[in-house]
Amino acid sequence: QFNRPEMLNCVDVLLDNHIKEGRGNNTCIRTFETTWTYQDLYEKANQIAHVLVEDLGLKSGNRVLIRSANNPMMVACWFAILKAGGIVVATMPLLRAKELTTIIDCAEISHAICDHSLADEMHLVKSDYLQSVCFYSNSQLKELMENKPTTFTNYHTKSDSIALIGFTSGTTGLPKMTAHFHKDILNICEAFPQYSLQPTADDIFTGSPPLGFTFGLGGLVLFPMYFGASTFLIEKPSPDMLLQAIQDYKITICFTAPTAWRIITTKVADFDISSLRKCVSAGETLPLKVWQDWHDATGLKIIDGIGATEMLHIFISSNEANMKPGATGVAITGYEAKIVDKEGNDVATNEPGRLVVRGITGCKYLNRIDKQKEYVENGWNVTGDIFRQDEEGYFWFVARGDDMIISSGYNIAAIEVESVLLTHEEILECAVVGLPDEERGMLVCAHIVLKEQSKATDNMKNHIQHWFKEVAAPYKYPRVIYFTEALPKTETGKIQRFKLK
Ligand code: 3SK
Repeated sequence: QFNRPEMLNCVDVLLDNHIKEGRGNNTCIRTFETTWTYQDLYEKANQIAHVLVEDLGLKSGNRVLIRSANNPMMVACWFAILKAGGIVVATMPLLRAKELTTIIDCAEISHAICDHSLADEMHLVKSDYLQSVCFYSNSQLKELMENKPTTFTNYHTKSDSIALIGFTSGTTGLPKMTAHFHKDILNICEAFPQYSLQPTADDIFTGSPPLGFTFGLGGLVLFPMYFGASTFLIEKPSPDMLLQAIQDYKITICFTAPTAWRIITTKVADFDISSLRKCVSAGETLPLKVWQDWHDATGLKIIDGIGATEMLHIFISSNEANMKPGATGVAITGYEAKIVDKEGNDVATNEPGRLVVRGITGCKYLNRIDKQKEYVENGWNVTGDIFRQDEEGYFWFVARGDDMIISSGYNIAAIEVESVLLTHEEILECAVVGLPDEERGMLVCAHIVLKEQSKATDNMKNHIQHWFKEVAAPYKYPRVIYFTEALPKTETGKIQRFKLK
């Protein structure tokens, strides 16, 4: 455990100290279009903090939603909220109005800041909690910022004041709010990066995960800034864009998911990626073949890792000296992990069981005492994954222990897709499972019983898929649909998903 002072605002360490210690002119954020120094980010974050407090009436402890693609203004807003004593709730850019409304109501969000390019769905949100919505990339926020001072006295938060709320849909479909303290934000900066990356101020980070996903937040904002390094943000990342950025901007550390590593491998010969020294993969298990193909093509070793929204970031991973291709890795500095059976007893070496972990971060559900008791057993966080641990302490992924489908790095709760499908007027019943897939890891597959069997046509499949993308985040849509006359059920009427799998 780290000894943190009682009063601590993590922004002091991540941003303001760089200015105080004379690093203001160092590059902080780059994109294909622009470059911001630490001073630029500091001044913009301060002006936005003034807007939040003086124009929008933000009070300490208020929860503020950020809806944006990965761009410098999103980072400025993230820091501004914490400077003003607020709590950040960052969301995935693809979320639709209904999903946003659920989050806003659940977290009692009073303020929202939204990238103008994602305004459409935000305009459709209806919630009594929301007092103000501020848009940027158009004139609204810019105008408000214009005459504001470029300095701001950061709110004196405690080290265990909540800084960030992450949402995880889990297997029940009801969203769970996981709280992370100011000290947690700094703790993770001393765990995975120290263990696996050894960053210096000369490093340039990039990657594809959205900043609304804590994998992306850590890899693309918190870690670079903790080490005074810089980050290259891409609004709509594709494998080609990542490679272009690595080549043109001499990227040294890249974070992305296995699906992207697989595609990047097929294209890498056309680019000069000689600057790259660390490649990080998380979000889903990295297949050994992807690791080997990338190693054969580049000589670089992908660092696999497993984390959880509840734990904030990665807790099992590897480094240059400790790596076994195919294994996820070992418990990193700051964490302990082990494999237990259903009763919580340790299992024998190489026996599969439930992966549990404890350390410098841990699950703190805000709204679900029932789920908190399930997730934290005797001080150990129960991840929901089945692993085995070999004689040298390496953890090997065996299976997911829940109905979460991980597709192209997105965590998709089967039950959530089912509840959306069930709102379609033609659908009587449905069950959603993950289907193994070479390219995406898993595909969302829906078994559907229609109210009228005669309508079970390919046209109906297309219609349901199209409709789904309109009402929920498109990455969740069922890529595979089977129409069936009945779903397999137990005597008590429980759907037997294992039979469908
Ligand atoms: O899915 C993961 O492995 C992960 C990694 C880092 C941070 C958060 C998560 C969920």
